[in-house]
Amino acid sequence: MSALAPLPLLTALQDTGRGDDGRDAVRVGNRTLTRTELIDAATAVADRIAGASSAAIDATASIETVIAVTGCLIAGVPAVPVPPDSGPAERGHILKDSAAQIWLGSAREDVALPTVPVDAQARSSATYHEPDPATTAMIMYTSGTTGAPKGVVLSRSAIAAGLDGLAEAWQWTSKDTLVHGLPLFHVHGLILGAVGALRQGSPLVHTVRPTPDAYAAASGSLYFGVPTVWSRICANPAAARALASARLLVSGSAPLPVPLFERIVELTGHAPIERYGMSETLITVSTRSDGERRPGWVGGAIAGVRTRLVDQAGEPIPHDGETVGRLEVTGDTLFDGYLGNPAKTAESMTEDGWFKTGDIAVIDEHGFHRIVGRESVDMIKSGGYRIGAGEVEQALLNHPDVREAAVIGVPDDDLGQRIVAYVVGDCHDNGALPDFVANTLSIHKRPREIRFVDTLPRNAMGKVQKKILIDEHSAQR
Ligand code: MLC
Ligand code: AMP
Repeated sequence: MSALAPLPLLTALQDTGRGDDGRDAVRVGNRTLTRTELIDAATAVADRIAGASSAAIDATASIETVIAVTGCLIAGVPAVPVPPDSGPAERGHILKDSAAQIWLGSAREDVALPTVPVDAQARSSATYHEPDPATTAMIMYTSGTTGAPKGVVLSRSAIAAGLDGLAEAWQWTSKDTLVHGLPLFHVHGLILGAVGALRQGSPLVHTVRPTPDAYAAASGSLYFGVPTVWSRICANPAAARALASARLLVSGSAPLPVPLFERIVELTGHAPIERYGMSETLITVSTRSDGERRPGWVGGAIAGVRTRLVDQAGEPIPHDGETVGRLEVTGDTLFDGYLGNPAKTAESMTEDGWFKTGDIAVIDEHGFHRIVGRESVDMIKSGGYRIGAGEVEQALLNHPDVREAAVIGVPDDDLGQRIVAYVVGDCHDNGALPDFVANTLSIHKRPREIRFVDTLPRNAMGKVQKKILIDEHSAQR
């Protein structure tokens, strides 16, 4: 237990002195809640789940998800957001691995846990002590290069530090209205995009889907999007121009191509803020609202975070703006480990406490970062979603007609990367395999293209040579 009474994680939301200021604290689609309504509905959830070791949330893009997450944070029950489109295999894995005791959401046939429906009309005025900052706030499932997704354990203090670092860099205050339509089960949409708004007291307008027209209609001051969202907005110049009145447009979760950065400037008059992070470290690096915004660069480490570059042997690499190295991160925003997986946790950290991001980067003499790429071809970013090639390959191998499968990410104008699967087997129906993956895992993990081949290129050890597949694919474009 900490010696001092901790500040509430949801500082502004739970500041009893604030009352309702006439603004809705949260809007999702056309449903709204004032600050008091949100606290009282969330406290009613807290009443039902208090004491549980963790609660899984059916993280639909809905006001119920915001209430459920808030209820977990009030009760001090670790929240496990579950992608609503995950198929039985992925959902089953998350529920089993997290050992969640409660299902917050509508009943689902394949979920055997006690179900607590979330009622936006419910009200409770019970009071809860703020949990210790070192306790777990959330367990976020994210893909590795192989195997099923791992549970990333995030403490309340890591989340608070990450949000405060960004608030300082962006001058993000309760005067802002935050707009986005990102999924409510990852760091970007949920931690930054929902918990961040509740901590700062800036009203959240969630557009359900991140469509250009919905962003244009929302009249916010602060907008979050992944590059695919920004690219679609720029393809709709009228929608893009409507964002001219915003204060900050923020891009993250995947590389923002330089031409897209420039197009955003041209259409909206704003140079976008770029920020970089990951589930395990939260957002660690960002450009500042009062600083340089350099196309292709993601800015400097936020307060409480340090970064460094190392070579293959772990030796330091100069921060000279040119030399490429492995990016490592340390500081207040780091996760507590992969749930129930001390071996993977240890593998991901250096002996002196730095997290190995798996990203390759350059840092200049001013501390500005450029993310050059990923170390492993098996980690794919498609539409801002992190997808492990191994997980998709496993899903494909469960199809009776598939004997071998190799999954790669190839460049894609809309999605950044798109998933392509090379398959050896008897099934030659292009549509069947993507559907099979979409129904087993999640929709966004489905291959966008299937290539049937007689053999996969393998090295002497039998390992598939993905570089050959990537080169071959690019040669045939
Ligand atoms: C098509 N669909 C199928 C299908 N084929 N559904 C099932 N099976 C099939 N075989 C339909 C779906 O029903 C759905 O329809 C639609 O296709 C989805 O299409 P999509 O192309 O997969 O998605 P799209 O709409 O294009 O989404 C793009 C996007 C999305 C940008 C909106 O990728 C997105 O929300 N990305 C954000 C990811 C994110 O938040 N990442 C942050 C991770 S945290 P319908 O009718 O429902 O549309 C992180 C840390 C950090 O990275 O730094 O932030
Ligand atoms: P996730 O675990 O889904 O949080 O994904 C984290 C990964 O997204 C990082 O390791 C990076 O590869 C990538 N990423 C996030 N933000 C950026 C960015 N601004 N530029 C480039 N890559 C990014």
